[in-house]
Amino acid sequence: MNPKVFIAKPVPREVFDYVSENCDCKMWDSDDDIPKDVLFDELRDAEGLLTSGTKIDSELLSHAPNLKVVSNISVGYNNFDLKEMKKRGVLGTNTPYVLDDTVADLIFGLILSSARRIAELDRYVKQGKWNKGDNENLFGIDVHHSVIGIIGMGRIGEKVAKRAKFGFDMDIIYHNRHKKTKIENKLGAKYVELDELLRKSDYIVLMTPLTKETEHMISYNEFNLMKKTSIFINASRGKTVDEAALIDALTCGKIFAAGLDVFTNEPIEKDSHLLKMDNVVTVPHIGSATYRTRLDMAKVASKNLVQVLLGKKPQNIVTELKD
Ligand code: 8YV
Repeated sequence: MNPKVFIAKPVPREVFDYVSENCDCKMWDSDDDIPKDVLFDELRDAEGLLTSGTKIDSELLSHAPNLKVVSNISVGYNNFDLKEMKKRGVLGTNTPYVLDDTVADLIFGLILSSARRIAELDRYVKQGKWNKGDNENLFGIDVHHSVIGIIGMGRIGEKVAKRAKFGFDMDIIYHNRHKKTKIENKLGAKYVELDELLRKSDYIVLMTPLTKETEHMISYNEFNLMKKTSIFINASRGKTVDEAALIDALTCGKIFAAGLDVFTNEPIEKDSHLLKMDNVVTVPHIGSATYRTRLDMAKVASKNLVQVLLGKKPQNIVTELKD
């Protein structure tokens, strides 16, 4: 009897076929989120769940008594209730490495778009406007030879630092739970305490995982330390920043602009003040959203899932659930 698997979001056909070779597989094939009651019904006898973002908590787990593994199609796994999963012997896996460069590219897209006001001035031209002469009110700020402060020097943070160094001649400072000597030697990055990073950076890139410790780690006090000419970039998770404090900082001119891929609530509220400000570039959590990368992520996630159900050790068990 093949293990039963449920795939809670659409995945490419080749990924579905791969899982089906080894498992009795069903898939939620709509772009709309699967209703909770439908998901719980499908999980009644499932041994594997392939998903991204689904809240894996005691409520879900109590409806999935046979579940052995949840495989995230994402590198972040803040949707996992790690304590509950560990208690019930449910493994959790993620997809590190395959998306690092793609997310780092997006981060520089946000940096450049915020600094040179590309989204705002695109709208400006499309409204039939044009700058007459040397119109200062269309000026942006330079990226090259500036200071980038990376909060969270993980795999993606390192890729951002590489782009900063070799692409834009930027000085790199970073703050992280642990010092990264190899990155310091390779890229000339310098470890600093958070307050120094906030005071000295022209571009502040927040790239930490969302945990109890990092939730709202950037709030009013932190924005008060930043340069008025600085730009805040968040491509981690929305809740690593206090969104009310961010809006206050932008509204009161404590920072120049922001580039955001993630939000406290996703989708972001349609009446959010963040959507009303020209100095805020917003994109809908597209950090890893390229054809090749999302396919690679789905392939890695499906392999993690199948490995567990075939009794093998998966490639990417999340740290807290490793033996
Ligand atoms: C995912 C992400 O694609 O990998 C992550 O942690 O945030 C994205 O790259 C997204 O979470 C899928 O919804």
